[in-house]
This record gives sequence, structure tokens and C-alpha cells, in this order.
Amino acid sequence: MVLADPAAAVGGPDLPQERRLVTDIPGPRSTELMARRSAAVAKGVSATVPVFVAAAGGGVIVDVDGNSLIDMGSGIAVVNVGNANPSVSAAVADQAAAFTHTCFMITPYEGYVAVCEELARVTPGDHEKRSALFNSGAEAVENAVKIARVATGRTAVVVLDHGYHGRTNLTMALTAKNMPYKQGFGPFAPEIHRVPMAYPLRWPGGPEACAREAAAEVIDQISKNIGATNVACLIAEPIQGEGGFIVPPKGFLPALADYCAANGIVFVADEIQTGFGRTGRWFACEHEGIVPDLITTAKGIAGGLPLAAVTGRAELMDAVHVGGLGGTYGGNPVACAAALAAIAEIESHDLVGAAGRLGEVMLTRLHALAARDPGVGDVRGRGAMVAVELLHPGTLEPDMARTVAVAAACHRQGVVVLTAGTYGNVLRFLPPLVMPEPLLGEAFDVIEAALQAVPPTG
Ligand code: PLZ
Repeated sequence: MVLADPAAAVGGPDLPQERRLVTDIPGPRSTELMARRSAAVAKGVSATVPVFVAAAGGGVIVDVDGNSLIDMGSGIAVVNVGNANPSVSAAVADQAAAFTHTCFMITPYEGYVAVCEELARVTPGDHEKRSALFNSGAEAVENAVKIARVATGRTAVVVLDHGYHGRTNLTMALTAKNMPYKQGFGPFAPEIHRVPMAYPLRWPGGPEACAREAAAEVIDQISKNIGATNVACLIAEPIQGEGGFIVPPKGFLPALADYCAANGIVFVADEIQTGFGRTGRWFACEHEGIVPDLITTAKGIAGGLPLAAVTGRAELMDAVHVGGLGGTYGGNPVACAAALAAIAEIESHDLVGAAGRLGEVMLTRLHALAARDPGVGDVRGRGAMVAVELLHPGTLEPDMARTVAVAAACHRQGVVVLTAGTYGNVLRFLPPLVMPEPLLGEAFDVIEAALQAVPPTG
């Protein structure tokens, strides 16, 4: 039961910012740990890259065999401020030395309040706001639905096709994709209605008509099939994450937000993946000047510690009776200390600006690549949240096999890339916002070589 090489377990930005392969991927120690994993961990919990981590920081992940991989995933958009960010680590250590838990509902502490104050400050809109803190993104989304239902006295919930909102029973029902998230796990929660998403690449009327036609279709379906007066909330990711980094065309989300406002429907922006600087704004809603009634956050909020929030209009949030919201660990003091440090880091290092610059580098590289590779069917994203959708050339047919093969080739060459998409044919890039630009360039050299090594078919 010996833990692998504790001497290597110092991470943070001082780690050499380099790609370094000293063994095959996975190396012998990772292979040994994978065997232990298989014998002890449930099969349903997957592993994208078969290496075990010893330390991470800046733009790299160092494995237990001494390989240094470029991190193009940020633990799914979590370590925006960098892994083992020294300021976050120090805040965690200090708080852990003071107290680790009391339960905010039993004996409160300042950190929780301070995080809610910061959320009121950094989220869109200057109206009066309140927040409640939770442990995971899914839990935040569930609570947004609870709050919207109490505040409106209505029950129906509207979500968009290709959307992802979590893996709990209610959020599975909100999530569009069946495999792997829902298969066999039903029955699902009732009163959930899925409407079309404005997906420019795949909109039958073409990308130009997409925003207008999709908004009209959504509004028609709500009024015709559900009845606007029955709808408590509409939940939308301002850029869809797991669905494949689908950026709604300009005007689509504002049209839905306006329709919600006119019909007493709570507009919930799920900014769990897009928040905290990721897209080159504090929150992705800002790209179109949208002020959501409620906003769900998690991931990037606390530099890697589990924390999530619902933030929104005071009159909605305060509609819930005393004791109606909570949980043993929600707003844990150590996670709150991490969040305060992470938010300060985003601000003091202008990581929002950094996300924009990383995005420009990535989009430039990917557009150049798309011009030479007929299998790259779409390049899209905002800030440090960009993706390519791989197709069989000349068609809209998803090329999942190539996507999987390219990702695996990148992993073997020491670049952690993630896939996404309803059809599993999207390569997505989510570097930490502290990624050094030369390292980002090297990651794209590897990605480009992998795409060349696995050419498109069909
Ligand atoms: N809403 C928009 O992106 C989490 C899921 C990974 P939790 N996305 C990563 C996986 O396979 O489980 C996510 C999201 C959006 C909600 C969630 C859910 O957040 O913290 O994973 O519960």
C-alpha cells in the first residue's frame, strides 16, 4: 500500500513547464496502478488517460513515472487558475489548520458569506443578489430548479437538446445524451421538456437562419406543447460543454431570455463549465449582454476544491422557506477559502484576458489546420474553450472513430486532450488559463501531427 514517490509530489507553477516523456504512456508504475484500480474501483468510473498523477501545475501534469504531460483539459475546466495554485494551496492549508467543518447551517463562518458576496460582485447584473453554496455542479442545477419552482409556483422545466447538466436523477433527466449518462438508470424525473438547440453546423435551414429559426421553434414548442404559464424555468448553457462546445449563434439566447422575461419564466444560465474566466469573460452570458435570473456555477470557482453555487435575484432566491436549501457539506470552509483565493487570482492576474489570448492562439492554429484537413468540419469556441468537430469529408457524418484515435495518439505523445459531443466526434481544448504560450504551441504541434497520422476516411 505504498504511495508512489512522495518526493515528486510538489506541484504548482514551479514545475518545469515542458512536455517530457521518459517512458511509454502509460509507464510501468501507472500500469501497475491501473491494475490496482481495476481490482478496486467500479468499472463504471472511466479513465480518459491511463496515467496516474504525482503532481500538476501551470500547464503540465507529471505522472508517477516522471512523464510531464501538457494539460489541455484542466480537469474538465476546473483548474482555471492552475493546478496547486500556490495562493489556493496556502488558503486551503490555513483554513484546514483553523477548522475543516462545522456545517454552515449549524454554526456559520465568514468564508461562506464572503464567497456569496464575491459571487454577487462578479456575476452579470447589478440587481440585488443572494447565493447558496453546494458541493457539485449537478447539485447546484437541482437547487436552481427547486428555487425556480417555489418562486414561480410552476413545475415544468425546459432544457435544450445537446445540453448537459449532471448525473443525479433530476439532472440526468435534464441532460440530453443517453449513452453513457442515462442508459439503464431510469425512470427519470417528470416535467422536463427538451427543445431544439441552435446548432449552426447542423441546423436544417443553415447557419445564417439558425438563431432566428431555432428561437422561433423553441418559443413555438413551449407555448404550444407545454404552455408558458406552466414553465418554472428554462435552463441553458451559454456555450454547451459536454454537448460539443456548441456556441449558439448571436441572438438565440437573448431571444429566449426575452421570452422568459415576458412570460414569468426563470432564465437559468448553467455556467458550470463556462464560468470564471474560461471564455474570455467572467461569465459567458456577458458575450451577449444577458443577465440571467439564476446562474449555476461550480468547477472553476475554487481552483479544484469541490464547491458549487446558485446565485440570483434576491426575490427568487429568498422565495424559499427557511431550511428549504442546504446540505451537510455545502459551502465547506476549506472549499470557500480556496474559492476566495481563486477569484482573487483570476482578478489579480487578469486570467479573463489570458483566456482571450489563449483562445486567439488556438483558433488561429485550428483554422489553419481546418484549411488543410477536409475532416475538420467545424472550428468553434470562445476564449480558452475551443473545439473541432470531425466529420467524414464533404458530409455532416460524425467521425467518432477518428476522434477517439486522434485523442489516443495525443495522449501517447503526452498531451491530455478531451473529447465531447453528442456524437462523440469533438476534440475539445480547455487549457488552464495560466498555460504558457510556448507550451500551448507545442500541444498544437502534437495535435496537428496526430490529425495527420490519422487521416479522415470516407
Ligand atoms: N453543468 C454545464 O459541464 C459537468 C461532467 C463530466 P458536476 N461537466 C463535466 C462527467 O462525465 O461527469 C457539468 C457541466 C454543466 C453541470 C455539470 C455537472 O457538474 O460537478 O460534475 O456535478
